[in-house]
Amino acid sequence: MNKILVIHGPNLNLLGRREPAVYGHLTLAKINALLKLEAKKHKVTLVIKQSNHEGEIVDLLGMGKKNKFQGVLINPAAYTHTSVAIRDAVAACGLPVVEVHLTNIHAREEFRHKSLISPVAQGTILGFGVQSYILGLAALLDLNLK
Ligand code: CA2
Repeated sequence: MNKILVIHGPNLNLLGRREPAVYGHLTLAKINALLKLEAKKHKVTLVIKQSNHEGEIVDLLGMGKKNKFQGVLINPAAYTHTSVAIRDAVAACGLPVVEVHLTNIHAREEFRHKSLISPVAQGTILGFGVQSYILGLAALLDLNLK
């Protein structure tokens, strides 16, 4: 059975409790529950991590292949716009990585317009709230995962 690593970046643990006008009312636990439901339909196993720490995200990506994952779904959150370390880890991990965002980063502040991750991701889905994650998972599973 395919095993997918889901990584939520910094502050996504605050979802549903702060800034609902921007990020909606869903908590991270609810998003994870919806993702797990979707995964069940596709008969895949998800391992879901949230980290506020750049190095920890780098380590998760670096161990992805060794830990027998076939793909990664990541919302790098604010690190999207700043982290060369996460970009390099995505590029080096040897697994297909789909980048997702709840919001349309291009419709927001200028500093969010650039993603350092998109050029090294398999693809990016953004702007659809929790559906970005569901669509991202579907896109990942649609690849010929090995
Ligand atoms: O739209 C997205 O998914 C983002 O990755 C979310 C990040 C943001 O920095 C990116 O530019 C776009 C922010 C995640 C933190 O979410 C919060 C939720 C509630 C309260 C505060 C932050």
